[in-house]
Amino acid sequence: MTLAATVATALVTQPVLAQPRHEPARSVSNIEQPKRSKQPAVSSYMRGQLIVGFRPSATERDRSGLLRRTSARVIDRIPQFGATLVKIPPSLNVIRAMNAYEREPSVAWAVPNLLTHRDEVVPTDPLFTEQWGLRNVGQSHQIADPPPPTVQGLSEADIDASDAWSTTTGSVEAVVAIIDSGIEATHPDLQASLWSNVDEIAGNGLDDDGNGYVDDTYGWDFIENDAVPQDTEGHGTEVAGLIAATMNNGIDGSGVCPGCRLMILRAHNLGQELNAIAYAFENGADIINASFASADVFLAPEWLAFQAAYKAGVLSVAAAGNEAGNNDMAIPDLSNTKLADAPLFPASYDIPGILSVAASNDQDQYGYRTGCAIQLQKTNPCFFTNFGHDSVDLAAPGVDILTTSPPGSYVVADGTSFSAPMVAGVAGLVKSVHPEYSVVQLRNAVLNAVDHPADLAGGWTATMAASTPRRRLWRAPRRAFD
Ligand SMILES: [Ca+2]
Ligand SMILES: [Ca+2]
Ligand SMILES: [Ca+2]
Ligand SMILES: [Ca+2]
Repeated sequence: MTLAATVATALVTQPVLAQPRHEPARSVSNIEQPKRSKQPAVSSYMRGQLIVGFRPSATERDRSGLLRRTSARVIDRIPQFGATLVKIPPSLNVIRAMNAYEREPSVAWAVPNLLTHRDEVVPTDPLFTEQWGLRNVGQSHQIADPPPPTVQGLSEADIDASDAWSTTTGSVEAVVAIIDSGIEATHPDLQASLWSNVDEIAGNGLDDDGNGYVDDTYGWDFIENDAVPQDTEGHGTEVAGLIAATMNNGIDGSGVCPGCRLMILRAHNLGQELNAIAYAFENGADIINASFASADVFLAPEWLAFQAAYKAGVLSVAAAGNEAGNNDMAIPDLSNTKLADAPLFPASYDIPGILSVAASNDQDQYGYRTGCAIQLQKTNPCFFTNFGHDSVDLAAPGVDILTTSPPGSYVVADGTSFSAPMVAGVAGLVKSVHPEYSVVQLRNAVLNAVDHPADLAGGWTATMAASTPRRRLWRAPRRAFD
């Protein structure tokens, strides 16, 4: 993994927009006469501007004469399309001027300089405006460690989810397995998004699909060894909402891939985790979300499990960790009495099928606790996200994140645990449009669409490693495997 840490802004616009939005440019002579459409809405074009196509037969004298008579002047030419952008007196009604131009013998067509709109889908869910990570227009939003209760983000420091949703909001065929603390399956914003094991008959005491698990309809509880992976901690429910909370249902907010389906695998130790990984790739998951840290040391069986998932066609998205540490640095324990202190796994396994995700904030900076930084008037003691030029692939929103919480409410929280599901959701959107993608294609589609804002391009990475006490500054309040 060679990318510098980057942010997930515009994560999805490239991979999901696989087809060109516009027809290829044609030569002027082949351009058809545009059909007259209904007049555009008043607010949707530049005042005092027209784009004019003169006929090939028009002379320079025709053109300059018309411009003079209408007190217009040329402000741009686009010769590839025979288009001339002209400025007309602002007092003139643009539509009337357009019609007048079109009556001129020297003019083939004239149109207002229409404003182009980003093709967005903005959900109606009441708390969507709090979800700055999905769509940041500089709005105020709650923070995880008040006071103050709210802050204002930087417009466009987000993953542009609403732009991607104009292409897809996800397919039920795209299945994300969440290996975590389970889920509150009755949560009104989550219950519609659970994966359905269609070959299993619920509650009949039989393993109908012969996969080794009785009555497993939407996952498995590896802690209690039953078919109900209920969430007693909240962490898994929070992760689930970021991936696939239901859109436009009037409740809370929306997940990144609300159309995706969630396979819930409850696990709390390495043995359970290994079984959960096997369940995921044997039962049709496309993506594994791993918002947990298992150890600061390479674990052979865990590496084997994630490698097997990769070979089986499953992309894993892992949280980089919350210790403000450099995942590139190996710090052995010289006392020989405990495990090494870095880097963090599974995020740091060098497997092509693992994306390791740091946390960014609403300013496109590496994640620190917002309220802490405001109160101390400095950010360093409040940093939490792990980073790493080689071992971390990208950053995604992980500060002041609103998401679903048991029993049926929501919470605002910090952590790379929430950055990973943002990326898992993006991968779900890509997989929804391109089910044929291999793990590497899916991973590359995500990585090729990231922004590279200055703060995430290396600044903090360098100074942080050199100058501050690095590790254990802060530990997320809830991490599944703590
Ligand atoms: Ca079964
Ligand atoms: Ca059954
Ligand atoms: Ca259970
Ligand atoms: Ca909702």
